[in-house]
Amino acid sequence: MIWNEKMETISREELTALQSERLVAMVKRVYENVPAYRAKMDAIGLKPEDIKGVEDLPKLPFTTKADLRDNYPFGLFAVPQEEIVRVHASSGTTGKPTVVGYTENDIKMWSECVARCMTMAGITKKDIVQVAYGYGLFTGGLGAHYGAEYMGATTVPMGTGNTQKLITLMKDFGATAIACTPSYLLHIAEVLKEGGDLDKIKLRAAVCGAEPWTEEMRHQIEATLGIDAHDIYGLSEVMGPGVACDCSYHKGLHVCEDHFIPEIISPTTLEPLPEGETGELVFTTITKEGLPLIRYRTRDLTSITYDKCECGRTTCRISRFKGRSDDMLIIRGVNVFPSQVEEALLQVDGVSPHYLIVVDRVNNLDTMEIMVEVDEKFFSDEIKGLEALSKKIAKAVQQMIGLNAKIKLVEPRTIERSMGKAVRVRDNRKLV
Ligand code: DLL
Repeated sequence: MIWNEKMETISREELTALQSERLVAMVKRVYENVPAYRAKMDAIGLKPEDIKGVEDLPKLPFTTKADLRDNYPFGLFAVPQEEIVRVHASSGTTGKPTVVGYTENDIKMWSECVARCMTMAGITKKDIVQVAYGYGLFTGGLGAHYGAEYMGATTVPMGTGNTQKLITLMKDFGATAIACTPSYLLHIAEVLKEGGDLDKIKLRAAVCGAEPWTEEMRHQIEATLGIDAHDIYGLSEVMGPGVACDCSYHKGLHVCEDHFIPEIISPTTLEPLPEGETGELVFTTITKEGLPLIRYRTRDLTSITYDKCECGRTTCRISRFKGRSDDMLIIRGVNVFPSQVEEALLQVDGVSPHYLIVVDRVNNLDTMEIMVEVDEKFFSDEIKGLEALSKKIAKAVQQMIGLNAKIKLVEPRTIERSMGKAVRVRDNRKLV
């Protein structure tokens, strides 16, 4: 087999020993090569020798998106730039992207993790896999692509944006598997149904992720398409897709624990929580070379179980995600922070900082409307002034976050004021 399958059925004792060995080496490497980590450890008087195994993990400081931003673009890389063979990036809270670098080994490890996940979804080298995540700086497209190719499957790099073509090729090629966001797959299912094409496809498996979805949504996808749909999780900072995935029992997502050590902490006290309790997921990468991360706070809320799964895998499982501990939204697979929208709005003259982002799901696709208060004078002017202003705002938002939003201009004091934290988002999608 192409990868070390033993890692998925390894005993807890052996796995802990392996994780400890890798953690110790990683902490030493990071301390020596990344000044920002060295400074953080020095500040609390922690030496690499103090970390002797996984039991010492809680001694280490956390890493957050802000650390990546403060060291933009390559400051947290642990190898010289010439060893980085690829970079990806995702949105940050201020419009500055979070940059991730991979060495050749990192790409191999990533491909292997994605291949493991696809195997959990029952995909084999005999499958024809359409990859319909976005290709580019987003990790979805290339991540899934390399994983599918690594396992030897026939990989079709569809990308996003042309559903009719995707469906034509799905029928013509007899595609048996697809990797895309769950909302996109629901949309594809609708279009197939409307076109009377459901009985013309050979699809049998899907690996869906990059955004929250529910068990109900999975059942709906499976029933419409007659397939087995799996939940794949990952985040660019840690690697991309393939950090965890659910097996055919669908009782939580198996974590690739030989590469990523998960912890669950309380988002308020930051203390580790016991098995089974819901809190914020934190990852320490133990094999990554380009951008190793120590105790990275994902902001994703879930719980962990270490019970052996019915499928035979011994790796721990995280439950379907229950939301986030920050205000990041995922709209059509794009990470959006309300602060980015605010920044874009305030670039336009006559716009106030009173706004509400309304997210909905229409025909299984996410929509975003931004209600924003503008100067009274625009309402006394003829309608042309308002239209021009809407266009200007829409352009600023598109440039900042890469998504088209419907802009609704409203008069001053229309948007409800809050007594406490301002309510910036109304998410009508009911995803979690
Ligand atoms: O979304 C990587 C990815 C691509 C995962 C394709 C799966 C499939 P980012 O753009 O950095 O990376 O966004 C990461 O997306 O912290 C979660 O909040 C959310 N997310 C990813 N997968 C899932 C999932 C990619 N299966 C952020 N369920 C993460 C719920 C998910 N949320």
